[in-house]
Amino acid sequence: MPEKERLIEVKNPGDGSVLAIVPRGDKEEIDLAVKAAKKAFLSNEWKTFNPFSRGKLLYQAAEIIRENKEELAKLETLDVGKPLAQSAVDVEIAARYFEYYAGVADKILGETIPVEPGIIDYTVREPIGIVGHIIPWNYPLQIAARSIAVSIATGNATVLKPAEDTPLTTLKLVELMEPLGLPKGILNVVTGYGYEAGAALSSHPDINHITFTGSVETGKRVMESAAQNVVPVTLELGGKSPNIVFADCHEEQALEWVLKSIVQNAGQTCSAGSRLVIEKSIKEAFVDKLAALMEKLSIGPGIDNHDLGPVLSKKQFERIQSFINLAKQDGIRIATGGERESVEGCESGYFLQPTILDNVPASHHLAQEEIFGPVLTVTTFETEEEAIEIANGTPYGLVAGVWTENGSRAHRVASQLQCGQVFINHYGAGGGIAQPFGGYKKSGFGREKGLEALRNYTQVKNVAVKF
Ligand code: TXE
Repeated sequence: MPEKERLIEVKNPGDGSVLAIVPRGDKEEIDLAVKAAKKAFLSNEWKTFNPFSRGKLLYQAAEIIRENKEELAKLETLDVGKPLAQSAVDVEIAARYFEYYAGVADKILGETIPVEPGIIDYTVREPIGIVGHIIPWNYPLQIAARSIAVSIATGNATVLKPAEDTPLTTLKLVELMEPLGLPKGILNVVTGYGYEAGAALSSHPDINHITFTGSVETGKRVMESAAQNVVPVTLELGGKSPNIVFADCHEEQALEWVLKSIVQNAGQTCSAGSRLVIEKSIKEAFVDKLAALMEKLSIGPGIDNHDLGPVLSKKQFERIQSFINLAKQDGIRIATGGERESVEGCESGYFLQPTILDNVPASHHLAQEEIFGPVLTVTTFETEEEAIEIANGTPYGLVAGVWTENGSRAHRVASQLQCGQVFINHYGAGGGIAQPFGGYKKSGFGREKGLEALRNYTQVKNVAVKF
């Protein structure tokens, strides 16, 4: 292949300019990275790198991230488009993942099992081996950090494949970690397209686990290729998460978080609160207030720290627009937004107005499919049962918010929701690092974050001793 074609231009979604040019790795580079990872994983140097030292190294990584927080935040904003303040939060969360798993590294415990007299039976949690991580473009730094940190804490070797659109902070993070003294080959990155480098990674016979975050369609492909090698996968896929708002909610707080959960990162968040499922009696007033709040948001380049930055790319922009066009075509009321925002000096930027699609029937395509933009659908209910049915009535099951001042109802509803995480009277409480995160139904399986993630990165060995 000619040299020119083996490169990828990384673009700024705010103005379309080229930010960087990175290698277009494919099967060959993936193979080299997996070989390096395998050699490092089996080396004595890594085997004797004790858990305490792994933890210490992860603490140092957190420190280095904080020392470079301005640069990392700026890179993330230029690459993804999100407001600088949101990138700064991402950087802090990345540092926190390293701290969290630093503390875990020497506490990965086995058990003793009372089987019968004369036998001691115990388990050890061993690293799973070579872990492949396929990272999406919406939270590249956070997602790379959470998978690198847990992978090192548990003693694995890692090969990362960042999204082709947004590889910059992953590359920077790995570069920053280089002086920390990880054995060569324990942490590897290959930049490249999904259909080349990503596919090569997920089908590589020497990979022992795949962690994938992305779309359902690609997730299925990753699972299929991993199945050929009988390799387990953790899939964190899309969502169509509801905020279920009852008439007895604390209105001001509900408004604040319904808004935040759909405009953060311009709605390009797997856990975005993209459906407002609201009690009919308060719907009109609530939607009016929400629309007024949305209209006050500033839209512009992330680097100038507006409330809303551009969406990632032409492809994403057109995808979101096609959903809005469908709403127009089907006569759905657009309570606010629905248009491209023209931003002076950034005519090539992918800016979209935050949008509310009102009175969307629960079964409509718009209320069923992930739009992945700042677009909220509104559906009403009259009873608690109906609210639960609507909330559960999509193929996804990632997150839900429940808004009510009635404590019994809040827990009753939470217990019936088919999703991996429920927030009551908040959306995102707890910061996310220590809380298991993942989906029911088509939102995937396996859990990232917290102690639950250790299951993906370790395998259990049982040893029985007769004495
Ligand atoms: O995702 P892909 P895309 C959803 C969201 C978005 C849609 C499309 O709805 O609009 O997906 O986005 C790599 N084998 N989410 O096309 O394709 C790819 O290089 C192995 C939700 O960007 O899933 C990138 O690194 N890997 C989501 C990663 O997969 C492959 C975040 C994600 O890309 C591959 C992102 C292949 N054949 C999108 N093809 C979330 N859950 O947060 C691509 N990739």
